[in-house]
Amino acid sequence: MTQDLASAIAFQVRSTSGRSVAASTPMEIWQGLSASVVSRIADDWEATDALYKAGRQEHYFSAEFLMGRALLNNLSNLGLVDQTREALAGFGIDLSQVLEQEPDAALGNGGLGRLAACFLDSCATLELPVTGYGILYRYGLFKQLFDNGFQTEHPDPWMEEGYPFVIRREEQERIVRYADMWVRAIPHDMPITGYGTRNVGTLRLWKAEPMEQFDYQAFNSQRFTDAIVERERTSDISRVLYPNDTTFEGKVLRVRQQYFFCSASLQEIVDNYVKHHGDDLTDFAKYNSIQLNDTHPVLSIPELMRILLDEHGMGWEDAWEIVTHTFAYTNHTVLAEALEKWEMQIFDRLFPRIAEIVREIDRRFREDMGRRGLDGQTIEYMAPVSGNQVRMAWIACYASYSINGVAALHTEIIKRETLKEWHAIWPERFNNKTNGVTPRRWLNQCNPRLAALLTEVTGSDAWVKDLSVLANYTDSVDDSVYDRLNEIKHANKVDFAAWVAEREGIEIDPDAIFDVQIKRLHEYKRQLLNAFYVLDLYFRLKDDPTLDVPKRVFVFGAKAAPGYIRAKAIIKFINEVARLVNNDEDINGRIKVVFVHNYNVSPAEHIIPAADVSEQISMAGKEASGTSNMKFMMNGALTLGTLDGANVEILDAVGDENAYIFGATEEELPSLKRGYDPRRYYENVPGLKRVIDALTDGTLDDNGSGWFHDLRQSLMEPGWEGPDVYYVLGDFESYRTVKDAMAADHADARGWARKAWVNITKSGRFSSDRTIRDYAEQVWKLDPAPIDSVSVD
Ligand code: H2P
Repeated sequence: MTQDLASAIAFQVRSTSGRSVAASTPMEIWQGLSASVVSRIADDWEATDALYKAGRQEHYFSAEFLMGRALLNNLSNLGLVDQTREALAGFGIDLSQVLEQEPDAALGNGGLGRLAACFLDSCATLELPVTGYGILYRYGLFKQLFDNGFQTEHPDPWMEEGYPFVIRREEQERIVRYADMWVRAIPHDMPITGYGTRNVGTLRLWKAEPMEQFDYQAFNSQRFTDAIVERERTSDISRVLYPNDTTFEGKVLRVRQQYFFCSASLQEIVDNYVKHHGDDLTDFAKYNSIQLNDTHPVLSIPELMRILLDEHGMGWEDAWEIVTHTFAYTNHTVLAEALEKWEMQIFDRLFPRIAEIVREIDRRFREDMGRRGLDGQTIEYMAPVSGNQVRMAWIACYASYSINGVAALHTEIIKRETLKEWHAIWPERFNNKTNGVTPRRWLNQCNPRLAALLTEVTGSDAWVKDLSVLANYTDSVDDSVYDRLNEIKHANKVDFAAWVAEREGIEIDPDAIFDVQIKRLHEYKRQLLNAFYVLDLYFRLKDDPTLDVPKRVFVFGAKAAPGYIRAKAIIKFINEVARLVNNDEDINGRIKVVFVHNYNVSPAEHIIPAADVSEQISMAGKEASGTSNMKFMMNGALTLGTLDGANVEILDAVGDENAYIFGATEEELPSLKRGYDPRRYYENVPGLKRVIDALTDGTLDDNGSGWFHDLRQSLMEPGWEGPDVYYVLGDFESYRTVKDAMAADHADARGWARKAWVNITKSGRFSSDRTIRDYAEQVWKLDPAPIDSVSVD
């Protein structure tokens, strides 16, 4: 077997590199090995595709898929890790070195895109006929570097050196038509293997290419630049994720992107329906359902109307009937960005027919609501088009048969506030689907030591496919398991310390408490609160070097959106705190701060298994769900969090004594915020004043950018939403108290391990398998379709 595998790998490596395995570079070996995996699954992939296309299918539309690395995931799903390691060892090659060659497919921003990736993994594992549709961005989310503590952004050409897991399907191109240009949409398919199944699902990513390679005439007349201008204009569509949309032209590009993948995907889905079920589209929604991952794909709604009306000659009512039984919408945030709005002008310019359909949806909506007796003001508020703006979320709510939030609390908030007008009319459309994460990547692959322990304790590896089995072992283990758990955590921390030393040049002590906050940088997530704690602890130690506190390492990982200056200011602030603390001889390594640059999926795989403390400290009511909270829990880190998003459900699963909760609740905040004066806290909470003052008194340097002054102002001075919108000062004291107590508890190694064990064993609820089963049963009405059940030769 290993011999067969070895020759298959050697064959592929040689055809990639054109030389022997021994002479090939690690990158070439990664390429060849990856190609051999694709070749191995090719027949099953084809069979799965054929089976799925013939029956009822779900299509998951998302602007983001944060896939991370693919090779280890595929090897592990296919049960080939050990054999591959052995086969490579035969050539004197170390598998882990090869795995490190792979770039992250960072086609996403944060939790939303990573959720989509976890969902695909669960769909494949559960053998559900689900296909993902998105855009093949040439550059992933930017590569982040720090220059004197400031974030700088650089392109991330993730597939420039070749990427065997994406296969171009030239022959299945579709044409996307805009008023000012026509574009070829070329599908590129990524196989999605599942764990312990032969089914292979698909992520289909569209790439924009010009109708003609370039203008040959122009080139031959020496107008070289003219010859490529049009080509570049087309390529812009799939060049980057979230192009800067602060200008009008930027907005046009975003809308163009959104329409691009919606139109291409729908054309294909409709063609497939016709191929299998004939020209009469009446039963379209019986065979197809489409999940809209946030509002980015909402243009699919008018686009499907257009296809049904104009290309299949349907009447409005019949077409609308189909549309309203096809789409389901997931809301991911209560912040303003949940409610994307675009100027009608953009629609008129790019696709007048879509604009016309949107206006007709709006006209009929107003009529419909009038008949239901809604008052004029409410109708205006809910209308798809108002004041020359198209409101994507409202179109989604109007046309979708299901509307869901991503954690219990979040769903309650959208029903009560964000989408309350819609809930009043269509309460039956609303449902909750608490997020989940895949235990394959986020436990089995990234934490092999813990995985082995779980297999040993439970007597099999069944937990990898059914994480809920772990709950049978919450109370049935003895101290030896807790001791093992501590050894595993320690070994993971040693590995992580080596990784940090090499990547960030910072020495950290594996015996310290590793306290981690990794997520997109946003004010509501309150990285600033965490950094204030660190600075306060630093001052406390300076005041009294004899203070009896455990050694700590504070780890941050976060990217700030390029145009979000205050988020960038917070990054600079954390880096300055790191500089101060890490280099102070008085502190002598008792506190270390590590800001992991270019945070992404694969760094997360190194960080999470080594974490003791999981920081989930958003202002209550603002974090829709969170998903790193689930990954940490699965890996035995304890949550330090507010009662927000899925933290509430984590607390419910593990019990009060196994999580650390602080801060104002979502219920309390409105009254606390009324007449809120952060100055009272600034003056009265011991230590808080010097932390805030450090922003501007010369303790920390923002290099003349004025950013720290702005940060201080945002906390202390009334802005248009009031001072300190995210209640950093208000929650500081309770955060500090709980965090200090938590650190003290860590000294009881067995007690801590027991809590960690409860977290690990109770994490079954947060497997994306559970989430996907809920979607499949309650929303998609979808049954598994295992290819084993049909004959394949
Ligand atoms: C968002 C929400 C998270 C949620 C995630 C997936 C937009 O992700 O804020 O609370 O868990 O979607 O539903 P993020 O902030 O991580 O980019």
